[in-house]
Amino acid sequence: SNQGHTMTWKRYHRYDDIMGYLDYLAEKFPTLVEVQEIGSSFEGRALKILKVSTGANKNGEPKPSIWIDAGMHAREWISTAVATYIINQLVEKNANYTRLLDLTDWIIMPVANPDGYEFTHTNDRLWRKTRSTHESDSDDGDETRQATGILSMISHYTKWFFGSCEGVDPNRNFNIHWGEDKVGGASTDPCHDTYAGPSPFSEPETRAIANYIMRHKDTIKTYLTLHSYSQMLLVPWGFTRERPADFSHLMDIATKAKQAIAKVSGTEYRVGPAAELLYPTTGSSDDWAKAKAGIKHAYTMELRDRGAYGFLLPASQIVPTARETWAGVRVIARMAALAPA
Ligand code: PAY
Ligand code: ZN
Repeated sequence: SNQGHTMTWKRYHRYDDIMGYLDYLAEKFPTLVEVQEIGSSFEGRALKILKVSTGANKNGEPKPSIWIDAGMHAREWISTAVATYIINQLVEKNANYTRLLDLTDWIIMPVANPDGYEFTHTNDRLWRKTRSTHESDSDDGDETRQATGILSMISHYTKWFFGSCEGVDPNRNFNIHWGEDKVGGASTDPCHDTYAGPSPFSEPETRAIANYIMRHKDTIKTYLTLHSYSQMLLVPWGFTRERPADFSHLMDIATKAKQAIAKVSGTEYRVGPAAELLYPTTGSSDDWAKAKAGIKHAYTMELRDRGAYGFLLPASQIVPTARETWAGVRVIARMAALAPA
């Protein structure tokens, strides 16, 4: 196309289009944008983040930053589309956001699980997990058992054919109360959608995120992970129904974000702790960011819709969803940047 990139926000784009867009922006806006590869996926795809910063603050100190990831769950396409929309606004429309960019830097990872994302385009639209194999955990690698008979052979080829036992749920794989079965919400079964993995941070995708955040935890003031669907803004914790000490502060910001979202076109969000609004879970990224990296403002956003289309949200809803989400995200970014440490 004559605009130098292929992004449209009229359809859902493949991983290569999105990475091409990030690289295009880094080249076109070299003083505002930096693209960094923070690791590789299990299948070897680049894990890329895009940073937007107008430089140090008036006192010459680095600004606080907000981290946003999307597409941790492969089938939640709207989250990735919204993350690229936010990038588009911050970079290509940066003149509209000078005051916001004075307050905070942005670190955005639009495709946190590229292998899974591509798999939903080529094989199984409703795939959720990464695409790793962990031979030692499953019968697949156990040759003596496989050799014992026709039934195990059928089981082996059934698994191979349906391919359902690959992958780990990245949002159960972070090292926070990992795999604690008294909490629930995560599975030890590799064939299950919420398989927590053989060990915490078994996945290169979750490791890359955690390593980056740990190295920058002194400046990252907000952790936000975009998912779909349910229209909820979730605050910690997921692993317990107890509340963090700063719960009311986190809820105050979330409530103002919810109001900003509703103002755009009437979309109603619910606000509250993950363990209460959804279900208790272990190993989730927002809990990890708050408890282990010490990032005060940690949120999970479940975007449109409430189940009419679910994960299959039509592309015609990308722009309306992105506009309302961006309004909510701006509230979170601004209020968190202004909050005392
Ligand atoms: O923070 O408790 C949390 C995470 C909640 C999400 C999760 O299960 O990881 C909620 C689900 C998601 O976005 O993956 C909701 C969707 C509709 C699902 O697959 O159940
Ligand atoms: Zn999700």
